[in-house]
Amino acid sequence: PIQVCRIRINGMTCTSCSSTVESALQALRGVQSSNVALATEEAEVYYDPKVVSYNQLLQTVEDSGFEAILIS
Ligand code: 9UX
Repeated sequence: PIQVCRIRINGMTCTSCSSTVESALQALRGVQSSNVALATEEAEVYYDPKVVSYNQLLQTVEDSGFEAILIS
């Protein structure tokens, strides 16, 4: 089943920043969709935990150049 999680992202200052993170998350196998909001500094990710882990989602955000913090 698809699961949803939220990630707090520090360091995004423009919509290009948030688009970069969103694209990186969506490029992952196992991610169905993601929405990264600049205003709230949060990502909402729908993913299949059998294919991609929560830690991989956090790592992808970090690899995009931002700080990722677990919310839920
Ligand atoms: Mo625009 Mo966001 O240069 O880092 S992409 S501020």
